[in-house]
Amino acid sequence: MSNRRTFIQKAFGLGAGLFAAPRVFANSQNGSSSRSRSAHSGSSFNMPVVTADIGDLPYKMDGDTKVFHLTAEVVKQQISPLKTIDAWGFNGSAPGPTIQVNQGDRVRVIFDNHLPEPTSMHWHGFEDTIQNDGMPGISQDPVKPGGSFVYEFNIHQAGTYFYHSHMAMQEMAGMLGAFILHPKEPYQPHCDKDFLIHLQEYAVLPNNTVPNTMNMEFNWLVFNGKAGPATTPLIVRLGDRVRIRFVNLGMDHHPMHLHGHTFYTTGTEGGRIPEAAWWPGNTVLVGVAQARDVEFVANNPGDWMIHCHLPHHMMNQMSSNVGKMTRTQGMPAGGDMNTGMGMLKGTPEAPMGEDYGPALGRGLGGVGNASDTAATNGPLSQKKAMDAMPAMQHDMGNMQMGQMAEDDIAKNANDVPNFPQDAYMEGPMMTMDGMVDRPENHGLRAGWSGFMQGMMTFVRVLPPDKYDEVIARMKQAKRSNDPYSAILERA
Ligand SMILES: [Cu+2]
Repeated sequence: MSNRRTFIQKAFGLGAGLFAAPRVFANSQNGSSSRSRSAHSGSSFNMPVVTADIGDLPYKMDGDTKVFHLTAEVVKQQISPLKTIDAWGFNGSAPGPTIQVNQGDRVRVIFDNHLPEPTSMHWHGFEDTIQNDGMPGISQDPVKPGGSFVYEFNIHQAGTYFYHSHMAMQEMAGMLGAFILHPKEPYQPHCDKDFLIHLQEYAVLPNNTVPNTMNMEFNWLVFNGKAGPATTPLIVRLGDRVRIRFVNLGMDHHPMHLHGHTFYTTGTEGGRIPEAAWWPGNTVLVGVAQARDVEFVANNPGDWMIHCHLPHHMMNQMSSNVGKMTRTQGMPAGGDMNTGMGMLKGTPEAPMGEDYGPALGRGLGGVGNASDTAATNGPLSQKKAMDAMPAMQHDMGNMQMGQMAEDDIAKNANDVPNFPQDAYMEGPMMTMDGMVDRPENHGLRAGWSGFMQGMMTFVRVLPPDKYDEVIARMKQAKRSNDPYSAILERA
């Protein structure tokens, strides 16, 4: 109990300190200028959830029913500046847009199937009638290509729920989205910001655009359909109470870690956890098919990482060019990615072909090192590096090819067991600040993007002046269907 008490005291102390910033809530529905716990009691409201890089599905009223049009379709999803994939999603994105309704609402979802095969929509966690459960061949006929199905719900639950295709491989192609059920009685304490992050993984070969849904090894790990550094940071004002809802509909469990703060886990895919059972942490394991809501007071200014802590989930386009063995002459430097991902090829054919000898993990095929090309991961000049990566030269865009400083690599590096590990995987070489430029990134340390990959983004806890500046730039951008609109309207 003492932990809880300390936590509450912290919140109180913070509330008092922030009376100096009354305009935070000037436009909010309750008009309160305080953020202390007690002041929010009974006067709170449900802050709309922001799904950065995705946004919301709009609705129209039909009498007292909220009507949503959800369309399954093939989408071009840009997961990184130089990587756009052919995913299957909804209404233009994968994951699909977030649906937000209130407890007590009557909701209709008119679902259209624009895919080339049958599908069916499941509403994950809904305690509703079996007719609306979306199990193909069990509770309904599959929805054929060009077909549609109408789902209707009386929403009596509250929490972080989801929708997804109940065809497993379609789910892995991107067919998922969030379904937020806001509680009739707003949660206490009030949260000033409420974000949602989908955790997804794709296996996409180099020079390919179609995810291999059969694969169990993934090379693109994404938040809301974007891999770091293309993820959009979560912008919060110093002192805000923040909720982040993690949703995982993939093949792996993800330990989500926040820097600089301690959060409490306040909700699961089953709704709100009673306050006495909240638990503190800075890492929460989000298992497959689970949601985890965490809350914290953003009381520590800075650009704080939030990321999956699985090391391989903090990388893009994973390759296995690590370790000294990969750089020794005569030693295979890793099979190419086709092989590593189980797509056999060669002459004579698999499994008897001579290409199927032992290989060390997975290389990048034509990009970088493979068993029949020289390893490129020695200390190289920029020219040598570019010459060794012919496939990258023509689509490098305006990636800023920085060079490693002379003293970045120790003189005796080649004699050290296991060198290299990260020496050539991240850093100045991979910097692309300009390519991922957006208002939310304003003021980040130059070169930051070279050190952010995979399931990574920032929670930017900004002091009032910096917060106002970033928000002003976000407003100026006048983006259509801005995922941040709920926050921008209130700022
Ligand atoms: Cu992970």
